[in-house]
Amino acid sequence: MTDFTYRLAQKRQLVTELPGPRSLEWARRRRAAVAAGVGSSVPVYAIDADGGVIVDVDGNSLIDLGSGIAVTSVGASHPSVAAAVAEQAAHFTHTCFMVTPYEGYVRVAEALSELTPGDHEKRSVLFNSGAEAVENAVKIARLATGRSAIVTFDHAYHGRTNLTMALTAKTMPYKAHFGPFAPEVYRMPASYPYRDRHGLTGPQAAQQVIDQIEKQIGADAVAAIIYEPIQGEGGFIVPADGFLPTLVSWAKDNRVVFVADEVQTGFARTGEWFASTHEGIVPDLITMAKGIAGGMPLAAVTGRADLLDSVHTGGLGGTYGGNPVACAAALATIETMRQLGLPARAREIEALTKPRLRRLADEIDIIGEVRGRGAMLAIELVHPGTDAPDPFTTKAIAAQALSEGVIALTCGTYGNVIRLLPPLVISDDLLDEALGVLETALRSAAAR
Ligand code: PLZ
Repeated sequence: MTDFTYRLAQKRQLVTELPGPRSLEWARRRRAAVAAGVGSSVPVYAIDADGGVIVDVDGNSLIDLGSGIAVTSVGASHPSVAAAVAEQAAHFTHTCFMVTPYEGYVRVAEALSELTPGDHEKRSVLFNSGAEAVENAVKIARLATGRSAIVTFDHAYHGRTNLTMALTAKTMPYKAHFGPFAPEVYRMPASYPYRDRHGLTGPQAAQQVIDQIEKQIGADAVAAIIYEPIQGEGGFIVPADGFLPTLVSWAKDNRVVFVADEVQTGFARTGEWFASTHEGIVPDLITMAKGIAGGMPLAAVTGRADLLDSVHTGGLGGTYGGNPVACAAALATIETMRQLGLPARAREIEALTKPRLRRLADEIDIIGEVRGRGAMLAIELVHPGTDAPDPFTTKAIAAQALSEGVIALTCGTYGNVIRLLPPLVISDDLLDEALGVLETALRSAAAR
């Protein structure tokens, strides 16, 4: 990474127990005002954040290995993003692109055509959240194909709206008691190499899916297949080589729209601008959000011009979609990612982290697998000598890391995965320190 000046001291420093008294006071006020259905994995209240640190209301400085779930790749207050936001807000915060359009929206769409895989003619439409992007990718695929079935997968996560809950695999906490869900959604086996007892190659696993689609749905009823090129909430699952290319080529032969959900994997996170590139696939549609706008809410569907342009004028939109402040933030974020070379920085983070975690995995017997790409890395925890998921130990490790001032998130269908999603602008020293804390937590869990 090129030199980077931070506004806040890049250090881990605890001045109170966690949570401190001020955070506890906010927790009390929160209980009386905020719906109980919203959870928070970290019990401290943020007051500032920059680079690789989050500072809380008690003055504790924590190392951030979560980036607000893969969002603040350029940091949570990158000066060029902050300046772009302030500048745009000083002129206009909103006109509604469907009423009075503006340049920022068009510029973001131009940038997305350039950055996404494939050199075919593309179009984009902007939204506010990942779930909204996924919903719209499905709308576009259905209209363009005149078909209704959508193929999704085990371990998939696509959002919390009604249709995206239907696409999401895991019931607790995402779906339980929130149904009935949208119809015409079919779930197929994902490629999960660590847990694939048949040891299928990628193409074999894809063939199994294809057979099932043809037998259970019929290729000519399928509008779209949707897949996360690394399944995120499901456990940072990297599919076996050749799995996605086989599915994509079948989709192409059968005029099925292939949607890559790159909401979590996109924007330099995995060491490429988009994780589809690692798989050697060019999706028909890509959904994006999270890292796109340095923390401002923005999402997009980008893809084949013929698909997006098949929708009648007025068929896509929303009051806030492509908000001008969020677009300004996205343009500054993309420019920053280019200037700092953040795809390469994500690969550096992988090189600093993965071998170290793999060495640890050789030493202690609670790590089933270390996997991931770029700065989207994971440790899957199991009961020693088995592949039985150990969510309890996983939670304990994240809790210990937190008590030492390191924010590490968990994920996974079985809740047994520690995931590392540091801001890409984290310094080597801070990353090294955070990994040290995590290693100690893993070792002490293994010794219990
Ligand atoms: N698609 C691949 O990862 C969001 C969700 C956290 P929204 N993932 C984090 C939670 O518990 O709500 C996500 C994703 C993929 C879609 C989404 C949805 O994006 O911006 O949260 O709607």
